[in-house]
Amino acid sequence: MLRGGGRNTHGGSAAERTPAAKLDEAVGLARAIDLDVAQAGIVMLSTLRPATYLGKGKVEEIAGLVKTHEAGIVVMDCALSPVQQRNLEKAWNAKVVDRTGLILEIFGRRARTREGALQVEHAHLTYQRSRLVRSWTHLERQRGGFGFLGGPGETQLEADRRMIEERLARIEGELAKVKRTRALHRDSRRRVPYPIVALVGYTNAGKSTLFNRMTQATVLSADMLFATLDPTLRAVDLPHGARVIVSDTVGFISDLPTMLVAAFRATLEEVIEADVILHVRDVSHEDADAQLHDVESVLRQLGIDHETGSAEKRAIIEVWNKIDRLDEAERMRVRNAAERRPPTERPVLVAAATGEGMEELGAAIEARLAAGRVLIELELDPADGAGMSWLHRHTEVIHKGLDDRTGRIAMTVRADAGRADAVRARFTDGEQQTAGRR
Ligand SMILES: Nc1nc2c(ncn2[C@@H]2O[C@H](COP(=O)(O)OP(=O)(O)O)[C@@H](O)[C@H]2O)c(=O)[nH]1
Ligand SMILES: [Mg+2]
Repeated sequence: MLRGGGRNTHGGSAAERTPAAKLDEAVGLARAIDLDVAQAGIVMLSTLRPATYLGKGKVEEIAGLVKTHEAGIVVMDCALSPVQQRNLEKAWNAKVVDRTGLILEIFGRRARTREGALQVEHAHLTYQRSRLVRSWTHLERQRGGFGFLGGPGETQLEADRRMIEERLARIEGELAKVKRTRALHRDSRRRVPYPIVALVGYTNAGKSTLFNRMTQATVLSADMLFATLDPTLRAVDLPHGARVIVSDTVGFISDLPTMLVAAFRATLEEVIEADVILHVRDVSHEDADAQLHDVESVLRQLGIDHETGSAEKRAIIEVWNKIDRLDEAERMRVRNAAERRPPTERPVLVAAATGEGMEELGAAIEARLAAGRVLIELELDPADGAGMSWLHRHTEVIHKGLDDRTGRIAMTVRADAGRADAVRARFTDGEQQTAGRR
């Protein structure tokens, strides 16, 4: 759920999330930026200390842990004021990152498009500005009022603040420009001749594990332009030979701070482009139902809705992951629940960690892809080089061969349903063409 400022967007699943589940999520988030988590724990707080957030004893205890593990970073899954952050960094001699800082770091690494990068920078600056304001009032109070820091002109903080405002304004201008040209970018991106399969789901649902499992068997061809550029995009060959691009995405995060919502949406942009969406769910998780609701409501806001979306528009496959963690009875219950769904909405049960169910998943993806794409048989003149290259650019060529009888090239191609008419209009099939000539 995207819950900002403590406001629930639907019935209070926040209360249902246990401290242990929240800790798991925080560890997952830290791993998402490749941090090696030496120790994780829950701290019970009775009162918050303005200077250090934690009480004195806790600060000392953690200082000991930092030393023992030679930790370079302490992640606090809460919102710290700049002063608290600074004081803790001094006490622990380590970098301290709070929840918003951590999430911004993840988004920053994953922003793939210009718009995504701008959105993340915008969120970062907004975050900094809010902290400046806070420390400003803090200092004002502490130092007895205006005039202590700067000369007669503006204070350093005011200057910082103005600089941030200016950069924000510039980014907003650029964002507006990028959005105007977005449609154009989409067109050029769609030239990738393979369908895109995007993985979405909560942090820790197992997206990256599934991504690795799906892609490990595939030997990448050297010309896969993304392979080296972006570790979260990979080509995968499905059992019946169809090639797809699989895309891992930033996971959903519970209690996403409001100012990060736009940045988060930007990281999901490629999902809007996807031909098939795999919604990876941890069915062994105690919050599985609340998480489902959250993810679906965000997908709906992105204009992706499997109730209204027709088959050729977009296909969401629910992937029920971690079934290896269920006991016999639970497995049975989950399997029955899956089988009660209509065939087009039936989830696929897998254990990404063990590889169980991967064949079924591949078959399900192929079935969904085939449902949205049509096979077209056509013929063209061997001299029609322009036509041939058009087909290669706009369709997936399944078969191509010279017809000895007619001396023409017979082709079978697969195209998006929306493009099929254009293909047929340009290349009528053999019989019609002959008929037309008579
Ligand atoms: N038991 C079990 N654990 C899994 C499975 N898939 C993922 N995990 C574990 O769940 C945790 C989160 O997985 P990860 O792929 O990083 O999730 P992501 O945040 O969605 O990318 C890791 O500790 C994985 O080892 C599974 O099928 N079974
Ligand atoms: Mg991941």
